[in-house]
Amino acid sequence: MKIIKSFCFITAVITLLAGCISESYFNDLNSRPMISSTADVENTDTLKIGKLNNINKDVYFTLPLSVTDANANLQNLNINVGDGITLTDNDGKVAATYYDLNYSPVNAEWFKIFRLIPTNPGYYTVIATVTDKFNMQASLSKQIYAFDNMPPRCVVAEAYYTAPPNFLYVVRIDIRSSFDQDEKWGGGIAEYKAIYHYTWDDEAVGMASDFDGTPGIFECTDAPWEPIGWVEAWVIDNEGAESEHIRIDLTLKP
Ligand SMILES: [Ca+2]
Ligand SMILES: [Ca+2]
Repeated sequence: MKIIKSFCFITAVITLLAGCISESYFNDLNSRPMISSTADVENTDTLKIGKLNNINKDVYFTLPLSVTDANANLQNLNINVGDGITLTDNDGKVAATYYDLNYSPVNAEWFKIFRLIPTNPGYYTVIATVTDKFNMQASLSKQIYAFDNMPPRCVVAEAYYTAPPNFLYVVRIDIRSSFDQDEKWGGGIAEYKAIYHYTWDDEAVGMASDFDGTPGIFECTDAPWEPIGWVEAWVIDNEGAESEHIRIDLTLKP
């Protein structure tokens, strides 16, 4: 019995030592592969795909992938794109997500430009993993955000009423500083809107827009009675989305 126990102990020690030696030996001989992506376009992690679920296939993320292995033993590349996104070649044709790299000279370095085409708005994570012949791996994770439209923001630069020379007050607001959050993707302000709510009987009256021919400036020249009401202002972008409606309390301009 004692002999059997000793034998088991010795076997365990040998196995452990062999494991350490082989891992060390293995690391000396083999180096981990490397993977990288060079961003070649601005804001490559955010994309406007439009309201119609990306019918325009020219709208995509660019994903260049470069893999290398110092000792030329690349085995494969696997790209996990998840649901809701299509991986294509740089010409737009559907691409494989798995690549066998185990042949010369590809086993030393490999490069390819992909496109990522989301079909719906949302956040996506794409993970590319390269593996070498000794199962050493390197991964690259890319997080991207696709949106259909961002609403505009209404900004009030000026809001006041003037003391009347007669019984007519003048209420004026300036919301020309309003902007669309996705201007750099083709968004823009299509309409400036304002309503003057006066306090006499809580009635609302429209305000003359495009005062002086300038969109974004409103004036109500016949604000009746007490002009100490308030103005409701908002803007609409070129895709029909409205900003929040802002309540503007008026102050008397000296
Ligand atoms: Ca290697
Ligand atoms: Ca917009």
